[in-house]
Amino acid sequence: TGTLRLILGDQLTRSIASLSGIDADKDVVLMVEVMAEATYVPHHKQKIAFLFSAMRHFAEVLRSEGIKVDYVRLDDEDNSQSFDGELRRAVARHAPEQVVVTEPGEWRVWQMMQEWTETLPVPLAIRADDRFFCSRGAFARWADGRRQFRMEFFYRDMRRQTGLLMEGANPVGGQWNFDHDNRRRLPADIDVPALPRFSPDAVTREVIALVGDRFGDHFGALDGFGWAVTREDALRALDHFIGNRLPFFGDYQDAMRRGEDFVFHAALSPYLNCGLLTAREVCNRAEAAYEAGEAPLNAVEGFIRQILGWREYVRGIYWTQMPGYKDGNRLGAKRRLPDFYWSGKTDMVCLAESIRNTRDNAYAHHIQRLMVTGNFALLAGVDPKEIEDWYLLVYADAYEWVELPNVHGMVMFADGGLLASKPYAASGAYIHRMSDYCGSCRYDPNLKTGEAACPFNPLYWNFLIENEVALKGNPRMAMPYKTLERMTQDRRAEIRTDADAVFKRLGLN
Ligand code: FAD
Ligand code: DLZ
Ligand code: SF4
Repeated sequence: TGTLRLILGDQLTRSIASLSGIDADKDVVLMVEVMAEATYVPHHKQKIAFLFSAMRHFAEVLRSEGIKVDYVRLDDEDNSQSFDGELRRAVARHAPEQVVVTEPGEWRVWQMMQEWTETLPVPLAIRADDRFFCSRGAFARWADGRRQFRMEFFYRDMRRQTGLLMEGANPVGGQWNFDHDNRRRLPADIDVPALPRFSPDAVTREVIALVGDRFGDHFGALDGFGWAVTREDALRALDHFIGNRLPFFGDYQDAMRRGEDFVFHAALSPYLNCGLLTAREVCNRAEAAYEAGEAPLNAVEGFIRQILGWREYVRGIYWTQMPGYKDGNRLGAKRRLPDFYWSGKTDMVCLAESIRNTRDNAYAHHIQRLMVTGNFALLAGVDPKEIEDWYLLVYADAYEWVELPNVHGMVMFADGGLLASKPYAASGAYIHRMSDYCGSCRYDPNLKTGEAACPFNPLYWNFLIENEVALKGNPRMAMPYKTLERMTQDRRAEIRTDADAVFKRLGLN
């Protein structure tokens, strides 16, 4: 054998670096389904089914081109059930001249690869993952010497560098960011187009049965599986988004509605992150829709910013800050994750809805993740590690490079403000403004105290009190702390009592 090329489950892109220059006569592609990856956190059943099915379909695409694929299935008798074991077995089987891989999405696997360079009997080449706009090295150079990172500045540099939505040196429309247009409530009479769902083919059905059998105790529903598992179907999902949802993406980016699991979001992250779609083609399609007059600038800019800005930015933070990043806990948060994150059983409608979506679809849209499940964990002072594990395992799009900065940095402020300048803490008023959840909730977002008050309200003020030392000096927190300062000691005591009652109900103190 010439070169053995290892393709991981989130590297399902035909143009991935590790396939470049492949010699179909001599080389072998190795793909492995292993227990270690399925259980390093116990992933949502749909996430495992999605990835195994996408891997199996990708292997068939390569084979149809005449490429030899050595595909190890989870059930194969001699499967050693880890990347390390399977790579070593394959090296023994094929006796290649060298092994080629693309850099992985997680530090854990990166470390494994470092070890391989030293301990494999053949040379290992690790190629950069050029599916991202900004390489790890380029981000490190951007970050070098900056005390604080801000997404907005990084994003502008990326716009200049890629030329996306640029007119020469200037941003199209004369502004970099149209977010102030993007805070609309969803009007009651607006219909959200249904998300295209793809019914499982024979390969997916076989995988679903396998997952049901082997991972039955993992979180999440398997029935109703509707994700695309091939590039063709992922492209159909992209077409549908560009034509039907993108025009409204900006206006209703922060909106939430009961029973509306995707609103006007793309639901493309599982495809982007495992490689069925690339960030470049998705951004190019959005830009083309703007140029053709098919979607307004506030929508297209907002959408491109999520991918060209946030997605690249969090990846850069991850790779420049790991491995230490994980260990921070700036606010000293220590509480357990409430049981309802698993069961969905809570009388708080916003949380019940967001967790139901998560369980049914291995998905929740950004505002559910940030302002509902995230905000609650922040306000309740949940141990960052517990909530990080939850986010890493419940979503089909979750890999540590993107999950960790979002949860540890953006939601939990556990990095002390490296990623975002202030914690996204909010009381019930925000959820009330952006959703229709509160109308059917037994709690009242307008009540500040007592049994019927929305739990987010006492928890919000209690959060400010608990973290006064860490947060009071933050200029962006000046307003709420001023309000807190004006409160009487009695009112403060009342907040503590109400918050304690919430914690007690949740079994948290
Ligand atoms: P849209 O809202 O339609 O956005 C389009 C695309 O932009 C997404 O597909 C995604 O690729 C990108 N994007 C948007 N926001 C972000 C962001 N903050 N960081 C990185 N990329 C972004 N995204 C993941 O891909 N994996 C995760 O594990 C993940 N965990 C998150 C955890 C928390 C607590 C929060 C607040 C956000 C997290 N996100 C994560 C970001 C974001 O919520 C999801 O990318 C988004 O909900 C995916 O759905 P969508 O494709 O409909 O996104
Ligand atoms: C998430 C995942 C799962 C559940 N299973 C596999 C697998 O069996 N084989 C594989 O190659 N990849 C899997 N993955 C994705 C990997 O965890 C991912 O490639 C690494 O975390 C590096 O990002
Ligand atoms: Fe959520 Fe509070 Fe509204 Fe109930 S009242 S849905 S708990 S924000």
